[in-house]
Amino acid sequence: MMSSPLLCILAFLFLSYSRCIAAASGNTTGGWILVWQDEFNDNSIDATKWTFESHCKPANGELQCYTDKSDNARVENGHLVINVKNEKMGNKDFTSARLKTECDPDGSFLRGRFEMRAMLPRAKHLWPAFWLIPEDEVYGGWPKSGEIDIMEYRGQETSKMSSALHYGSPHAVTNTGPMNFPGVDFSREYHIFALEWDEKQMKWYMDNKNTFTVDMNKSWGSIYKAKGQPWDQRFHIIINVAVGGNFFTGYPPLTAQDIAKWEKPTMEIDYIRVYQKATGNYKAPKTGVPSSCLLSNSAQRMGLILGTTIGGVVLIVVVSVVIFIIYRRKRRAAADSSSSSSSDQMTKPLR
Ligand SMILES: [Ca+2]
Repeated sequence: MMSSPLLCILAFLFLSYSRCIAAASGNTTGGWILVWQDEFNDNSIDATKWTFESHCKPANGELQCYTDKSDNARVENGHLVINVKNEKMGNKDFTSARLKTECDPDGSFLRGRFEMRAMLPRAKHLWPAFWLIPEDEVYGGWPKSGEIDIMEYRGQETSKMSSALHYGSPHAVTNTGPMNFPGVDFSREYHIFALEWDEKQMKWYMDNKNTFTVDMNKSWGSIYKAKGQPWDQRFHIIINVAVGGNFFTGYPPLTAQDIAKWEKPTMEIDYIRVYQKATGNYKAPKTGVPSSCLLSNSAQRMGLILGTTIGGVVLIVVVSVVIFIIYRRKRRAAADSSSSSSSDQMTKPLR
């Protein structure tokens, strides 16, 4: 048995080491291991992690088209900036961006700590969100397979935000409603929005203060066969800024005067990080990425076209070279055989 002073020294060293590791990983609570991150420190959006959803068919009665243009989403000074613009596209008056990790083979997660440090818009009827959507719709289409909203916010209420779960059939919601944070202005300061999700609970945090807790281990509706469903599957991350829509039901509609007064129609994201624990049930089979991922943004489309073109040219060159080599060999063989036959003739003794 070790003497107690030695135990004390070892315990002190172990605790200091643990704190050191936690501090180095930017983590505050025990046991979380960083498994995925984007610090947005490169010159451009990392296409291996993020896929743009570009379309003019928004849900929820929203007013924007989503694009993959740098006007709407770009990396700037170590941050991802999503910028809403008041410009015509299709039959919409606004453009914005919505990005997802669905096409990253490592970008979907069963449980974990999901964390975003961001500054939000200051503009009436803008609706930024940091949320999770099921990778595979194991329990059916939305909302049966679930939706986890880590942060939603209205651009005219800069000290409020909300969190929610959507699930079931008929559609059920468990949510906070707008939570007020006196003294906070989400549009002027960076704050950390986080969800910790394990088999027992989901716990939401704002700047590491617990704002909302939901028990997982219960029935979430008659369409599910076991407790904890649909929260037992992989989910991927979505970040976007929408304009208007039914998130603003009961609010006066957006006017041209409101748009003229928009102070900051942008969301700046410093980082997004995902942590899991070494122990605990964080395992789920990977099911690959959907084939739609290959054609989901113009950069990837260009890459595909370029790759196909280069591949085609290389194939034509290789086939041509092979045909040329075979042709030359045949010609050489024919020439050799004709010269040998003529030399045979020359050496043939006269009868
Ligand atoms: Ca950053």
